[in-house]
Order: sequence, then C-alpha cells, then structure tokens
Amino acid sequence: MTTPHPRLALTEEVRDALRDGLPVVSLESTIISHGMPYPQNVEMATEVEGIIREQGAVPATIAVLRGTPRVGLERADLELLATSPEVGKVSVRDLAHVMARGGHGATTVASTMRLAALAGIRVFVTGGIGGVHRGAQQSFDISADLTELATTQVAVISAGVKSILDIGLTLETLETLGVPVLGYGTDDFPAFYSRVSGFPTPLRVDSPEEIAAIMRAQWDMGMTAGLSIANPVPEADEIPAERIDGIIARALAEMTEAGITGKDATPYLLGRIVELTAGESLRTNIALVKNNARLGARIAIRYAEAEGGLTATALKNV
Ligand code: PSU
Ligand code: MN
Repeated sequence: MTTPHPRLALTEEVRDALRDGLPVVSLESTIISHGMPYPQNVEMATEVEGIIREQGAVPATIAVLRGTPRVGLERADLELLATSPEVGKVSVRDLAHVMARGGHGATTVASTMRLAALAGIRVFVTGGIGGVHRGAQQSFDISADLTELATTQVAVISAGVKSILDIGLTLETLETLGVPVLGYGTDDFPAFYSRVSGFPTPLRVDSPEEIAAIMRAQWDMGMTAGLSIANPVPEADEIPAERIDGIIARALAEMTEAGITGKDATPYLLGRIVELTAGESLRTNIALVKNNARLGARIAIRYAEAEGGLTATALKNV
C-alpha cells in the first residue's frame, strides 16, 4: 500500500478503503465541467459513482477545490464542478498553478492519473482519452494524456479514441511511449462513439482477471507506463462511424473557422457534436462512461484480490 501524498485531501471512505487494500476506482472531473452540459453532467457523475458502488468498489472522483487536490467528492462538490464558470480545465502543467492560487480545477485524464497515483489508486475510469489531434504535424497538438500514460502507473479504462483525433497517430505514439493498449473483447480498436475504428487492437484481452494480471506483471517489473484499456461502447448505444464521421468533420471545420485551438479544442468539439446530433452523442457518451465504470470496478476488484487485500466480506458482492 502507498501512503497517500500529504498534499492530497482524501475522504474518509477512500482513505480507509486504500488502507485496507479494498478496490478503489478514480474518476476525472474535466468530463463533468468541460465535457458535458448541465444537468446531465452532474447526473452522469452521480450515477457513475453509484455503478461503481453497486459492483463492490469505492468511487473516488478527483478535482482541485480551493487549491487542494481532492480524492473523493461530496454531492455539493460535484454540483460546483458541474455549474461554476470558475472551474478551469487543469491538465498536469496547470496543477501547481491552480494549487498555489487556491483556485478550483477540473482535472483531465493526465492530471487525474497523476493525483490517483499519488493517492495510491491504480484504476481510473473515463469516457475518452486525449491523443494526437488531426493536423498535429503542423499544430503539435498532442494531449498530455499520452505522456502521462507513459510515466504514471495507472490503468485507464476508456471507450477508445474518438475520430476528432488522429486515431492512427495516437496508436503510433502510444507504441513509441511503451504504453500497453488493450482492447477489451475486440480485435478492432474502438472509436468512442463507434465500436470499430478500422485500426486493429494492439493487444486483445477478454476478462478483468486478465487485465489485473497484466497490471501486476507491468508494475512488478518496474515499468513506468500505465495501461490504456479500450472498452467498446455497447451496441445499443453506438453511433456508427458512417453517421458520426460527417458530423465530426463539420465540427472540425467550424472549429478551424472560429480559430479555436489548444485546450479549448476538445470541449468545443464535444459541445458542437452534441448540438449537431441533437443530443444523441451525449446519450452515447453517458452510456459508454457507465459501461466503462462497470468494467473498471470489476478490474479494481480483481486487482485488489490478486494483490491480497480483499477479505471474504469485501468479496461477497463480486
Ligand atoms: N474526451 C471526451 N470527454 C472529455 C475529454 C476527452 O470524450 O471530457 C477531456 C478529458 O479530460 C481529456 C481531455 O483528458 O479532454 C483532453 O484534453 P486535451 O486534448 O486538451 O489534452
Ligand atoms: Mn491539446
């Protein structure tokens, strides 16, 4: 067990669970503040925490509030993240700045991974990871989520990489960085809204036990990288590539036209795609996060079990 870093504030529930070696699943907050509209964002955050509990793990949503990195949030904190315009998007480069200023920050995949690792949490559930943006050959826009995956020992469960990004270049970059990319039950790497991207899954896995075994092998060997686990959106909720691709192309063109770049790119695109699909993409986004929460909790349980922390009582719900 890792002692949580003294600069973090953990809820009692999360602190006790980590001390006892129980399964804990971390969750990001940029998806709440900058990834979805209100009130669906706070409903999603609450429901996802509920799913993780139902499965028998402890949820730990992460954000910076009044300058303190918080691991585990109350309902009022989620409400603030979902509504306040003062909550900035905080990636790794922004963390120290928002802490020193005593501000609020919604953490991205990269900064959430870092804080989760400092707390001693090894499993993290989200919707989609950042990656290499289309046109990165010119813009150099490559998400810090990728460099964080290379250096932080956390398993990240997502629904793959959405085609607002360059999926092929993202996979190439993850290979260069030595990050295992696992496709859950699929040979075709998933593309967030759609179950297939046309790119082969680098490494296929078929059970939470197998993923837990890979996590242990990776970190027992002292390898610094985390893991990217891509879990396809359920069939009933997917938007097929032929339908979403045109909409994404239109949103990208409008973004270029509006001169939007950098950290504003992903939130702009997600918001515009919700508008252009009349809310269908939001329903898909929520469904895939919930699906990832179910898998993430099962992975956390199997990992805790393999690490020898789970007692018979804690395992009763598994
Ligand atoms: N993809 C989504 N929803 C999101 C994000 C990505 O479907 O909310 C957020 C995540 O927090 C991710 C971040 O870490 O966007 C990536 O932003 P950037 O490309 O600026 O690194
Ligand atoms: Mn970027």
